[in-house]
Amino acid sequence: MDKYKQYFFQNIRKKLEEWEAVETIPHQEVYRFLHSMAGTAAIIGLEDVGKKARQLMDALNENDDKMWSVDDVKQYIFDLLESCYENGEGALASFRGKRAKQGEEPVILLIDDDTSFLMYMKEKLENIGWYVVAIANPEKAITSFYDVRPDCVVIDIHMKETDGFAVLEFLKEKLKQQFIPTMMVSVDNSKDVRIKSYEMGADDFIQKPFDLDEFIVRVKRQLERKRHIDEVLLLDELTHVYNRKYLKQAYALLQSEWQRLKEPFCLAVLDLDHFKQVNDRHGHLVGDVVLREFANFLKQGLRVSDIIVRFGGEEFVVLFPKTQLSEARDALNRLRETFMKHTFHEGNTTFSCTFSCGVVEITDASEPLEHWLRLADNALYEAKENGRNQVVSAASSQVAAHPKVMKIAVVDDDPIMRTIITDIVTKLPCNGKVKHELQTFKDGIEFIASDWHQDESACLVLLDGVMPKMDGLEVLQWIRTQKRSDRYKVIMLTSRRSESDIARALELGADDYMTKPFKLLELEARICQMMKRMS
Ligand code: GH3
Ligand code: MG
Repeated sequence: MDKYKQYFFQNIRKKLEEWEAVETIPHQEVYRFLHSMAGTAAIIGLEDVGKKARQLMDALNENDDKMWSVDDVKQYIFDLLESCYENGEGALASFRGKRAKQGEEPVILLIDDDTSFLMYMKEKLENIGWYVVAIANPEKAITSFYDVRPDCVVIDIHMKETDGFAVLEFLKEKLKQQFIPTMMVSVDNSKDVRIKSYEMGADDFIQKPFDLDEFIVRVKRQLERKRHIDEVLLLDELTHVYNRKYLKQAYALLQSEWQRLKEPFCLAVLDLDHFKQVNDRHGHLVGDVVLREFANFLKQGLRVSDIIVRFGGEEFVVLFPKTQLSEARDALNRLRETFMKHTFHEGNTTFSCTFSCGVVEITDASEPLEHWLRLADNALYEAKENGRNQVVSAASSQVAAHPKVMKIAVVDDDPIMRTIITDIVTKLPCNGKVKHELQTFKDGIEFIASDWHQDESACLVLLDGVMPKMDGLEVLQWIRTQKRSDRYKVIMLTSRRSESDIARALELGADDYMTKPFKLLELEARICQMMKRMS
């Protein structure tokens, strides 16, 4: 970028910072700002920016004497700022390859302690539209497997701390159950290593260094197979009750029956209480056992005609055909009381679990499934709020939607970036289950000092790599030493092309990173992906 453009953008940043520091801004000042942008931009080769500035200026009355708030100004000139980014830094960003429809791109979990290999592969695979979660620390790989829900796992066999086989050993049951293809990669191509890989259930073995095109084709074949299996499966692999896909079909059947007979039926959402603690205290394998036993327990305690679905994680949905609300509620309460007395055994300790439940009677099946799920979910939320281990019916639940809070912290010293990212986040679609709360921070010190994010909520941190006073890496390091650091998901926005910084970020457990300059659309896609993983 030539020095005039740089200087021009620098001036805009300065102005924004000045405005952020005051309460209100006189109209004249906003007008003059647009006026000078319109004049300069075109001269230094930023015609687009100039044109936008002029349009915004013309829409204002020069002699108005109103006062602006900084948010109003930012909103008013947002297109202009976006255009500044796109014509400045953003112009240098190369657009990554085609993207699959949002949220449908295959998710690849890459586990390797060689950070330069991770970076290389992440870039190449993302270029073909896959979403890659790169993990340098095998310990973290095991825990994050549950959040990532990958479509394919690639594991390096030789890692410093944990052997790749140990990771495979740990994950293999889970991988097998969910038909998740696993590729082992290794510099060592000896017969022993290959045989051991296959014996342990790996679907493929590739020697390093490999030809990238061949690697991609081999992964693609595995992904195809997985997609095919997913299409025909209607059962959840872990608990052997129906999966989410079946719920849609089952509802459609009940819907058509309702059209004919107008018989009442009910829908309940059940969620294990404090299930995260079970995982944390006893490990994920015990967590899996609890899920399986819970599903069995439901099967035994409900009628054969009731339809049990694992909706996701530790959440189950039950459809009760030909059942009135009071009957469903009684059945659920009976289950709840029996389940809380059930004990689980782990080593020498025993523990028990409870669940909370929201239930609703479907009074009009011409409404879509989502409508009833939302009502039942609100009732479930109320059950949780009231102390858990209870059944709340949607009819008596007076609360409006009380979504879970997800915090989003933007930590960046550049006011243009702060403004743009804020805009991206606030325009993201919200599903009603999760409420976004956003705050921006000018630097790491301000972020660390804030207690806004230091509660129990999940927090997504969009973290600039290079900042004055406190570097992004130092902030990341701080986050990772916090007690419940897994609440935080961190996307590093690093502008240094420096390999060592990205490597360090990966070692410190950044959940994703993007190198500046990047296209805003791409940032938006990454933020969406990460939020999906968090909710
Ligand atoms: P609440 O009472 O509010 O529902 O708290 P919670 O801890 O049950 O809820 P939260 O949503 O915080 O945690 C759910 C955890 O379930 C997080 C996730 O790691 C875990 N989980 C999701 N799927 C699986 C799985 O298949 N197996 C195991 N073991 N854990 C899972
Ligand atoms: Mg729960």
